[in-house]
Amino acid sequence: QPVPPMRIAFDAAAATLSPEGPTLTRRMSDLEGLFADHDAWRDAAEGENPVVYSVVSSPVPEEDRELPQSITTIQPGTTGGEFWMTKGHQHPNHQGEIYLGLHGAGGLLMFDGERTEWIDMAPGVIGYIPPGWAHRSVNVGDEPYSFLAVYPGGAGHDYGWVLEHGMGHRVIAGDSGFSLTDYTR
Ligand code: PAN
Ligand code: ZN
Repeated sequence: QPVPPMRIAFDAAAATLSPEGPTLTRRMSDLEGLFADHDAWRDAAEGENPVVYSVVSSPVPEEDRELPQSITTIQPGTTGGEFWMTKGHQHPNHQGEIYLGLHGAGGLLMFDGERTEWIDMAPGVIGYIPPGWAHRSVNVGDEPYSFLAVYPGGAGHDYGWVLEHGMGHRVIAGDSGFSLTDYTR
């Protein structure tokens, strides 16, 4: 059942959509297997269990031929020296997607099974994710990092692919910013 034409108010500074559809909140306990330092992850998950990121969606449904949008906000932080990140996924139907940076400093890490690409994300930057590239977002700053995503409604989200294949590199906090290291699962 297609949705009717609609007006969606988009507040880039507040990182909100109105009207709002489903909202997703991922706490540290939802992120098992992401961080290389499993003990540091477990301490954080069993301790304060902070919210790492949240995703607010417009009411456009994730259905074939629809074009949903969502805003992800990743909180600043590190676990075991790794910057906080999204789980990351592959679209099983290999469809493209765009991200638009809204607030803060982040990165778009992409992996096609062999090659890794990194795009520095900031307000006003569009990151393009081609079909077949798994993608993960990382907050490399000290304030919340937000971006708008626009993606085909029938693309699907395969999280197992990333748990199995990894993302090629990890994003590590250093003395001056971040660095990408080779993947160690
Ligand atoms: C984004 C992501 C969102 C959360 O909307 O779903 O940033 O990341 P994870 O889904 O990896 O937890 C997107 O890429 N949609 O296709
Ligand atoms: Zn996606």
